Amino acid sequence: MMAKEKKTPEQLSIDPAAQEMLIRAEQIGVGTAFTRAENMAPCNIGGAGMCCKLCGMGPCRLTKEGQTGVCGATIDTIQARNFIRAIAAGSAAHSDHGRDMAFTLKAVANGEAEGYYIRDVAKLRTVAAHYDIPIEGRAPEEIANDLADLYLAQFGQQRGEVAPLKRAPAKRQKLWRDTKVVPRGIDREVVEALHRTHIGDDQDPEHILQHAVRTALADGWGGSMIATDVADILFGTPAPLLGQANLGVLKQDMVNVIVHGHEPTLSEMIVAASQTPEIIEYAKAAGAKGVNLAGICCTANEILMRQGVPAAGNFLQQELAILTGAVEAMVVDVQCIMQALVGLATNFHTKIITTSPKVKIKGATHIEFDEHKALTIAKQILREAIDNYKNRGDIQIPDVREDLVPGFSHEYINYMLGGSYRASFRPLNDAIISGRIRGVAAIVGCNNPRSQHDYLHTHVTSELLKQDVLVVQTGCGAIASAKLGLLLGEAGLDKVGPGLREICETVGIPPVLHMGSCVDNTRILTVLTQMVEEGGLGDDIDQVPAVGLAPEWMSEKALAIGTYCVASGAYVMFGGSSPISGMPDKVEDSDIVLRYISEGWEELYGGKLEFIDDPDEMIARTLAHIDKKRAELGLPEYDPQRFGRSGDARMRELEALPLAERQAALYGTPGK
Ligand code: NFS
Repeated sequence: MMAKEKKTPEQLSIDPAAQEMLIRAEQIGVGTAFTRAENMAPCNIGGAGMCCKLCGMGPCRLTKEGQTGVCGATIDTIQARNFIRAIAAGSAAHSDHGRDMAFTLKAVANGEAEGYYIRDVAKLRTVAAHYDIPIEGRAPEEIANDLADLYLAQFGQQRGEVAPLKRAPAKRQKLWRDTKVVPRGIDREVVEALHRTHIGDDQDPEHILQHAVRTALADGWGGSMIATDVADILFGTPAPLLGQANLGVLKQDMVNVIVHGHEPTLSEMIVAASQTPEIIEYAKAAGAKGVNLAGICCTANEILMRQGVPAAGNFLQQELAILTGAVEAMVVDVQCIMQALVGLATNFHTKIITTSPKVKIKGATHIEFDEHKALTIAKQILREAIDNYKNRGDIQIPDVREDLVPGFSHEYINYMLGGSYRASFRPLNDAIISGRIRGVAAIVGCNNPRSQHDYLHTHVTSELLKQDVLVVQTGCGAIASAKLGLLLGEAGLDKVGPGLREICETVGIPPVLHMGSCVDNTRILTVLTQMVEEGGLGDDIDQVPAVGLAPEWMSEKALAIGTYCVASGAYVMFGGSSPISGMPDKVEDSDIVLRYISEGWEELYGGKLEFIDDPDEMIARTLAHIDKKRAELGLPEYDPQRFGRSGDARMRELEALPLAERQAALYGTPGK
């Protein structure tokens, strides 16, 4: 057999900074997720969802027609069980993050959380009002205490409906009640998903998948929404600011500290601590100019959105950051943290510091975070990093970085379209109705070394922009676009269609709106709900010309997000392979579940979930879906010829023309 040809750095990533670090890894002789993925062929049976390892009689691999597991489980049951377990894990991760945020809010409300305070009282009042918590004449702390209690109760609630669900369009809520997928309590649905998939329990795939929807809804309209709300209340609702992204944000003459993971509680405090005179002095005494903070993954998004702290990169760049040799400490909390970091760091001076009581990695330094003394702990972590500055060896920081404008919370989108006095989604709806904006695509999710790093995200994003599709992004997808310069204001506009360009110029926004971390996908649910409530685009989310895409997905959280978006009415496409693809050429019924989450769910919820590995097919289906929804709403057919006759760029073109031609272009030729 011929040896597999090794991929070049250019084939592994489209990002020049990543390519440079992959070359350095090769020179040093260390592996990364990129090389490990090359050396580890995925299991085609498990990868297709055709392996059951839920009990000790197996694992059972069902690769032949008519085969069942030892217990008699059929292929569709096994696939449904594998799928719901992934959704339960993803929902648990997001929602447990939400729970910790609610605990922090409770501690802040009771004056027990050192260094934190309620930064966004307006948001606190708005959120509290959703749940009829009295706000008039009450101190923010009193309101926050009630809200924290209400939010904490959602996790252990046994009956009824999780509270944030009432923020969905009325018609959607009714649909969920009719189809019996309303989550009763967040923890309850996750536990029940595990119970139902224990050996000998729920064995009807459709019934299992109905609960998968309920579990995912407990995340999207429950735990994740709580996480976003509380983060905004405590750290401020994002509004646009200037940021930077890519490994070039690391500094040669400063102590570089990377915060990586997902929860903003500690990272926000590290931001605050890094600016205290005491820490700056300590860094100077160590011979550095100060402390330079940067983020990776969704922690990056949290502090980029609110503080403008630069993002060193997305998921696949965590190891590459260490390879620069310029990182004194990588401080991690929860989720998406590669175990390989610790081994890799032994080749450099970098300290890997775990901080969550839930996450330890053998060989890492553990400094446990406690929100009651957060500032003290943040300073202790920074001192550790500063003490490590003297141990730096040979460094190589890629000179690659890009500016971006993040910070598009749904509150800001509402405000930007109408200002303080007439904040409204009307202009956005009108732009869609007129066809200037053809539709909206949410392009979100992870990186996956099974495909070229950042390529799928940025290819799909760039192509949809040319087709006048407004793009909103979160997670690692947003960082991919940021690095490519798609999250800039005017500078990115030569890459977008004529109608969208007019809107971006008029409102003064980039064509891609960075809406935050992955838990902040709930902001997209809110935007869709507000668009529906504004009127003109139907009376439920499934009627809006919008699509959700996760081109480079890899995490179980992504599956939970995809599922709650489908249940909310969205058409969602994942790139790469499906975890339940089956092998229909070998085992006839092994794609029943795959078809059910598409056609079956569409019948029930108006949204569907598909796995499409060809990005151009994703783009084609996105546009076809948007156009179909436009037609169903009776909106004019998309026609780019109608637009682009205005806007800044057009004015510059016209200025260059001789007077007569300019007048003809502006006012038409007499007699025509
Ligand atoms: Ni989302 Fe964020 Fe990135 Fe994927 Fe991981 S960081 S929560 S899971 S890899 S987008």
